[in-house]
Amino acid sequence: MAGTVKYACWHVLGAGAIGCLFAGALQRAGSPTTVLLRAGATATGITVAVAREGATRRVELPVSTAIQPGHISHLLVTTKAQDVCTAVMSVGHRLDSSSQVLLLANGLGFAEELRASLPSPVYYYGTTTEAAYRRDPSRQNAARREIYHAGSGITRIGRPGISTPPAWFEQWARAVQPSTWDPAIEQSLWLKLAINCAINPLTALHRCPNGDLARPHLAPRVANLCEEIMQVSAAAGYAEATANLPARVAEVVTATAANRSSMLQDVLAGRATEIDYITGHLLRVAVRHGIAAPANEALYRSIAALAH
Ligand code: KPL
Repeated sequence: MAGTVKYACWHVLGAGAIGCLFAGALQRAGSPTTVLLRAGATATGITVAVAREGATRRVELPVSTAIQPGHISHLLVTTKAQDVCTAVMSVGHRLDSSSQVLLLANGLGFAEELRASLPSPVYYYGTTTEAAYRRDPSRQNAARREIYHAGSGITRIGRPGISTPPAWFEQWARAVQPSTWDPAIEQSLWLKLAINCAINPLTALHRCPNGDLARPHLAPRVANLCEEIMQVSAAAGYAEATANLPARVAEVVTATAANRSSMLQDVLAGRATEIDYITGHLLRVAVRHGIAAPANEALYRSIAALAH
């Protein structure tokens, strides 16, 4: 007789498009998954409707608020970079040294802040190229999320220095396809940061779709940014990851030509941007290594000024 499969129970912080997409996938694949909403939320459950190529799949997910008690064994964090620390700290009383926390936010730098405040959980890091966005524009109904799954991508997960995936990864990879265990996750996260530094702030500043970065008025600026990013990367030990940065950026610009970058979407919606954890992180590393990055610095200042 086949043994009973024990599924990992996931809690998800960050009920945006990627959080809902992955929460729905985990729940459908058999992992009991709960969405954590901020204190004061009154919904008792949410319906996630994921549309893809004309078909819509609905999944019901239970919700709970961070302040409720109960141990969290597996936590997926898909908030904005600047919210990671506060969000995870809000469930700090529910985490211990057996808790597995997967950080899947854009940018870098938040994990160090978090580990300093909350060292006990086991942290994993991820990056995804799945493309999804919420298309319930008014966002009036807190109990319903309409997600459009705009493009398939790959989800890379790892933990620096660990080549063998943890027990939960097999179930995860069956739910969130394709996912891969990445023994060089630091390199992958840095490459993603480098690509985001070259694309996101410039599109946010010029309020243009990603494809416009290939046009003659912006292409030289992208090339200049890439040059500086590669110098900082080399000094920080990521020369290999960014060896072909201009070509990688060009690929992403072409593949996502019609899309608005996440930073442009934040600017247009009047939300805080992730600039401190994208270009801001690059600049902190540049300072540490005594490297000048004036084009990136100017861009950082322009985007940071939008918030005021
Ligand atoms: O990751 C992205 C983002 O918008 O944050 C890119 C790759 C630039 C796609 O738009």
